[in-house]
Amino acid sequence: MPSNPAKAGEYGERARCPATGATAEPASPLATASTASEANASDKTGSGVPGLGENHVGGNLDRVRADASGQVLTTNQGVAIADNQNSLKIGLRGPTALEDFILREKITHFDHERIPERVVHARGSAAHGYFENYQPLSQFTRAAPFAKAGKRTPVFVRFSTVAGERGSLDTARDVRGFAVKFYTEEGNWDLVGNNIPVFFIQDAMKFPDLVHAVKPEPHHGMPQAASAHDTYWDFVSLMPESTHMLLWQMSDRAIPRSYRTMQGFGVHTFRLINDQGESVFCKFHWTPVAGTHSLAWDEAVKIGGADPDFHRRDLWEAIEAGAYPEWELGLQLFSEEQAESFDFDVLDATKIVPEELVPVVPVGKLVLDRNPDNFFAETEQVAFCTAHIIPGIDFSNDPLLQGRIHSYVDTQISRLGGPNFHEIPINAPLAPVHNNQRDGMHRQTIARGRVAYEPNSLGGGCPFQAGARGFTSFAQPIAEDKVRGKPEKFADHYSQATLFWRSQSPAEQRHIVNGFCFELTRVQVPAIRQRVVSLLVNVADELALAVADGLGIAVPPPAPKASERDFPVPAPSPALSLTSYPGDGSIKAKRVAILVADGADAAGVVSLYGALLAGGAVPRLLGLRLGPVAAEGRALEVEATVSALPSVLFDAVAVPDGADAAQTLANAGTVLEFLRDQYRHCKPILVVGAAGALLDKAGIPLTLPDGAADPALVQVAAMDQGVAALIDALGRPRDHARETDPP
Ligand code: HDD
Repeated sequence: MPSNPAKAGEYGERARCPATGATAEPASPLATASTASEANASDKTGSGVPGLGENHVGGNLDRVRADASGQVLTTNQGVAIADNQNSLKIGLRGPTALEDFILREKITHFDHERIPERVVHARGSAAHGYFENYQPLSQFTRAAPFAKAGKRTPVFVRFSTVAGERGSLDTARDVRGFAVKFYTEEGNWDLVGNNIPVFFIQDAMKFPDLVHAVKPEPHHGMPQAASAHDTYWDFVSLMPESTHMLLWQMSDRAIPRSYRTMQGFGVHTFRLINDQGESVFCKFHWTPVAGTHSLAWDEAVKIGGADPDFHRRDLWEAIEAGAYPEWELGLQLFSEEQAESFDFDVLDATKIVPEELVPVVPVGKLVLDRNPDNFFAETEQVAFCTAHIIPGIDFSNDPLLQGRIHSYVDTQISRLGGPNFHEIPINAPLAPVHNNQRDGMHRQTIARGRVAYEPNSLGGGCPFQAGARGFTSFAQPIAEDKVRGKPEKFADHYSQATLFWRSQSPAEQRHIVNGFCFELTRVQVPAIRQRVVSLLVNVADELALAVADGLGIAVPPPAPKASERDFPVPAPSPALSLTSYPGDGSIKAKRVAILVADGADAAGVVSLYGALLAGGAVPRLLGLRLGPVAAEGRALEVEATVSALPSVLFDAVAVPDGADAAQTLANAGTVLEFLRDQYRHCKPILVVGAAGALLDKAGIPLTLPDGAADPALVQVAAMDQGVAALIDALGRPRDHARETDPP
């Protein structure tokens, strides 16, 4: 039972174990050694991938993994602890002795076990996986992940909201972070993006202002994880460059169904560089294989109460169940000359490069297949930095990106306690690290020898410069004045906002209007609302009119434009609508509620349950109380009640046949509300036989508002007629044709 095998070797066999005594392996009230290790191991078996001690990241985490199964409790110095219940006292009723080093160590460590949360993106969830390259991209880049067909590079990916604190809810209306750390053999590359391809501001100089405006207002610390307040809208209404981003933020993009069903974007224009030193501009796009799916706002709000960890749980459970989330990486590649010809500036992060101008070429896929072992050690301590790039990739002069290069490294120094955060296992590269940087807080590396400078002769000149093998910045010729200012095309604040608006489906446009109305209704100062609408007048008359109408104000005059120049609005771009990404029709990890009560058709339930499981979905039997319900000669076990797991936590609902069961369910207000929410959130509903009566009782119309058949409402006489239709509807995006107001 070596307590620390690495150390024990230095002192011989006797030092390997704490002295064993009668109480070294206590008889359980807790698990025995073998059951404890099983419990630990089973925690991971769902991932289907490495168990404890195995790691995609090629071993740099193995070194520090700890597993207490079968081990004796010790102090941090490895001293076995005899009694973990009682402090050391002078007499049983006397004071505690200052010498109780065991108590003091335990309390001291506890007192310091929190670190500052991220200044933005504090709330997040992460997973391990890999990036698999389709074809060599050596024509464009020498970056290691793109070198060979089929090459896999380990990754760690963290998703996040922006504004909320570490314990805030997942489903806030917010941008989502999409940060990918590639552990390449040429060093770590962090692609720190968002689920929206544009940003609020053009210059890093404004980032602290933006964040101060959106975070809880400093005098009273409200609101949490919400942009619907005065300081945020005050700021953005005075920053017309944010208009394009505001439309994205008010759209369904800001309330994704899950991390697995949202796009990701590198946002900025980057450079790729090949072996010959030639460069192309590049934009990075992640597209989810499962399609892009969002929540309804009403649903997002209710989920916030029912399960604040909704996205974290979804990601964790999908991976545990083997439904590994996947995205395809696409690149938009364009030359400097092409960039010159665009009506917008590719260095302006408030602009996209429309896919009609430069197509997105798929180059590889991202698969997340393993949950972290420890949230703090991995998800919390991971440090993404835009400065982490590798040979073959380079920055552009985008002034937002330029500021980020500094900010991320800088913030980790206070967040993670010093300049050695790169040594924290989750941040440590797979590539070897050799340099003359030394010391600092929490230094782990034991650098040998007396040489910590370069050039040197005493160390044989090592470590030596890599020359052409190493990172080389693109040699861009620049002959310019040193100025504070912006290039001319940055003054176009509206043409792409109009493009985005015109590219949305009618339902998406409705949701954007609702988003603005909700947020601005929360704003207290009328002049701020007015100013926002004056920005929208420059985007689209009907948008400004609808929002003004919702706010009960007249449409104000347009906000003055920063440039007299007429910036053309391109033809609508289908790629900007979420409807363009329906997904692969899979029902994997989708949650289906099957409502049962005494008298439910057991055979029907069993066949539906089996079919859903076979497709990878997650069926749950819900009822009015826990425990068995009698269902035609067999007992069905209710797993949760409709109040504990309300409708918003499910992607579809099915009510099996059975007259008594239907009667019981129809008499329960919670069940009717459950069905109404499924309906108003445009989710599939299957009712079989007698259960059809519930639709009427819940006031659910059988056809769409325009009289057409509702494809997501499946009413059948027998279960076997409805299973395939439910599964089909579950695999499709929600059809918003059902939306009525009020529902
Ligand atoms: Fe940032 C975190 C994404 C602009 C400064 N940012 C952070 C994270 C993401 C982004 C995904 C969380 C990473 C994680 O999971 O740990 N940020 C973006 C994108 C931007 C952007 C896509 C614009 C295109 N950010 C931006 C600017 C600055 C920062 C302009 C500063 C000048 N961002 C930070 C930060 C954070 C951060 C303060 C907080 C925690 C951290 O870095 O590690 O440095």
